[in-house]
Amino acid sequence: MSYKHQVIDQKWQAQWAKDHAFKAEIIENKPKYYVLGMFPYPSGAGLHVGHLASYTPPDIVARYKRARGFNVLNPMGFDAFGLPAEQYAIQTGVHPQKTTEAAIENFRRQMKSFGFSFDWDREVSTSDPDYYKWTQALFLKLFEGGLAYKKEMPVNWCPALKTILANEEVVDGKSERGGHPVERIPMRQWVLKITDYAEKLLSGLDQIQWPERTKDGQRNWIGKSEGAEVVFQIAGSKENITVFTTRPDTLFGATFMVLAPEHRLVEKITTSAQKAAVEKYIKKTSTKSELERKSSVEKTGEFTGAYGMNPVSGEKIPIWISDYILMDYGTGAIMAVPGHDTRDFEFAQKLNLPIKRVIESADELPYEGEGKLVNSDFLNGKSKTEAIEAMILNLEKKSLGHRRVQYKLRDWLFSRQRYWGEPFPIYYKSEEKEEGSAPLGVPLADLPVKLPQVPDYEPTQDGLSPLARVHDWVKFKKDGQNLYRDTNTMPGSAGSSWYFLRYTDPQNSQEAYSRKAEKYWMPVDLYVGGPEHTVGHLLYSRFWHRFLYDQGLVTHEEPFAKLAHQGMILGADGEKMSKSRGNTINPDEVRENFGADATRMYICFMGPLDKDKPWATTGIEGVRRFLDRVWRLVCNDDGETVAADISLPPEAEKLLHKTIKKVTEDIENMSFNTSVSAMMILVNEFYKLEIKPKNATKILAQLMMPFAPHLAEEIWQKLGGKGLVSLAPWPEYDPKLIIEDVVTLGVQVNGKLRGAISLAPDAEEAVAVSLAMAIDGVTKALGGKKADKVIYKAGRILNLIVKGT
Ligand code: ANZ
Repeated sequence: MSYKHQVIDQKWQAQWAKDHAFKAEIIENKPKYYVLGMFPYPSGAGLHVGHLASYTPPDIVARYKRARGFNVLNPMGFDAFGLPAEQYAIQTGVHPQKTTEAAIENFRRQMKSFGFSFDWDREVSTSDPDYYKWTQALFLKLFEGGLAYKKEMPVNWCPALKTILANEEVVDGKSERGGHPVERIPMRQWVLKITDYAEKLLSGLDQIQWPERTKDGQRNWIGKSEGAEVVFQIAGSKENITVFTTRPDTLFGATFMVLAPEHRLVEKITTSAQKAAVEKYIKKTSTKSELERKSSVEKTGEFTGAYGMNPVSGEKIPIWISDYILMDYGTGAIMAVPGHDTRDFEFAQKLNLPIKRVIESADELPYEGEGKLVNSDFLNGKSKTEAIEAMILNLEKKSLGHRRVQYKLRDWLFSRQRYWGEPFPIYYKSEEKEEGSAPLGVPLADLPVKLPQVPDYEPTQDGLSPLARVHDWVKFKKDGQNLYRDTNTMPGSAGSSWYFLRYTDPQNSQEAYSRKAEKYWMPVDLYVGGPEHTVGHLLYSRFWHRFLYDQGLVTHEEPFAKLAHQGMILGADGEKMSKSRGNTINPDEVRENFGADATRMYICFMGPLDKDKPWATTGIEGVRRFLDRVWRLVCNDDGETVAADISLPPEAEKLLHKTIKKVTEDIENMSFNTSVSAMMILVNEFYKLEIKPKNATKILAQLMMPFAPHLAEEIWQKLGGKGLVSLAPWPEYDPKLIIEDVVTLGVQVNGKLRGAISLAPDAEEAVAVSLAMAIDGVTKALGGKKADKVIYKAGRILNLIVKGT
């Protein structure tokens, strides 16, 4: 017999909604717990199994923490600006808002049908003007704080798509969508100065409980390098070139210099004899993307005809240009040490430049390892660290260099030439914009700057956003003056960089959030989402939050105290789910066939949270069978209650308490699969003993509640539980019933039996020894001494060895 999930699921969802069971409100003296799953992009395709994998675990924790007496905030919303709705609008002319609203409607319905305990009164959507008003307001804070500025940047311009693409949207020099060629062109863009926060973003990682690989991902992305800047005079010129190096100790081994082709001095220093060749080279490299430049195997370059002066040896070394030097790292110029840097070595070999050893070792060049300095004047014999220090001191004295920390992190390109995003709350006094007038912030009272209706969602022919076509929106009058709006829109990552703050006070029409709400609810105690956001959303949010902290607008430095990643759910074939492979699973179908509870529980039962796991229909069938078995402990086919008031046999009683302990600890450790197995073992025991114990099954309903909340409610009600099991306090186990059996162990001294002790079968050696030392016969045999050696095998043998008796 099967329970009727269609009826039971809907019954309890309606009840929770009617009771506002999961509504979160500030209760001053109650401890809070803020749990959050990364909000979804509401795609037209609806919820996929991956969403279930990411929202089920935090919901289990939310439900558990509620039962543990926490005031739980478990909100949900929508990251609603984005490309697919816009692409659809371009193809069909349907306004993205319409598509987005329909998709949100569908997502909400689906999420409710799985029984997630969200406080739906706190729902936010980033494309809602009541929301993006505050995204604009926070942007203005960054702007006023000098952290948002406009800059000419080489951007990925795709002539076919007529748009600028983010680096992630370009693969092998082609657009990810459509595979069209992408060029690098300079264009004025909004940029956020995340680089100002490099050090704080690094040090903040030490305060938070995040997976180590995620922290490392951010550390590598921030990429801190310690080294020095060194100044080289240019022979026969007043100009000089500053290079960044992490190895100032190798300066005596610098045999040439290399500038990025875009370096501002290239034109100035190139001799007339080399001019044509240099120009040709610059033209050739200008179309290459940064990635291509970094990964190109064949080194290429051109000689400028100029020479630099080594600041310590006075040697004259040739200055080259090459595309393996990037303009936006360090100073865009290097001293090349081919003896000890592989890239410089390859370049020197290819172009026949001298190679010099300055680090001693038996290995061939290029040698990048450690060793004593040689051929290096005052550094000879020194170690790398000593030599770096000595060199920096020497350069500092001559004012030809100084210590320098460099980060790989770049400023965050923050504008898009697209329609479906937040307009910038920025205007100009002149139509010429950048050239003619500086950007000015729209006053708070005039926010939001709403997206206008556009006749056409395509970017303009010259790469501007479609907003530029809406002339009566771009041009507006204030106090009789003609003003002109910025026509860029913000990237998708704008609205998601602070949504967790808005959830604390989502209906506030006066501020982004009240300080009171922020102070009470933040930080997010547990954040769950995919590891693919490591150097995107998770870094951007930390940056915004840290900035708000410095402005005194939030209480904590870090927004997400603890982070967990869910693994991917793969198709039954073990491959990533995809339409083209035909291995996708439709959550609605699964729920209709097996019920919301079996789906939720199966998602947890599949394996450890952070691992990728293949879907198996037999697996969900098994979980569903388990739920039916639980149901039959409660009811017969006619719906009559069969569970009885019986006291459990001692073994079953012990197992019940062990199960409470196990499920509790496993949820705390987010080991959900093992908590499900523990419940299965308990139910098997009841079947083996052929008992249907009422009280124990009520407790089982409480343990099941986070995983299978609908069935848990139904059982709880049938067995006379008070109120909702979702709001009932968590069951406690009796510690006395948890203690393992006791074993008796003989104690030997030098192999002779001298007494016996009683202890747990897995007791530690120290426990066993201290018990043994309390026995007279043992201490006497030891002659008042301590054992020189202990042979102990838990539950089997304890032999104390003492020498010379
Ligand atoms: C001399 C040298 C000798 C270097 C040596 C390395 C080894 P990280 O650790 O990644 O920060 N470099 C500096 N600016 C560059 C740019 N714009 N494009 C390409 N390469 C650049 O790397 C720092 C090193 O990368 C610097 O130290 C410089 O080469 C190179 F035995 O200077 B080194």
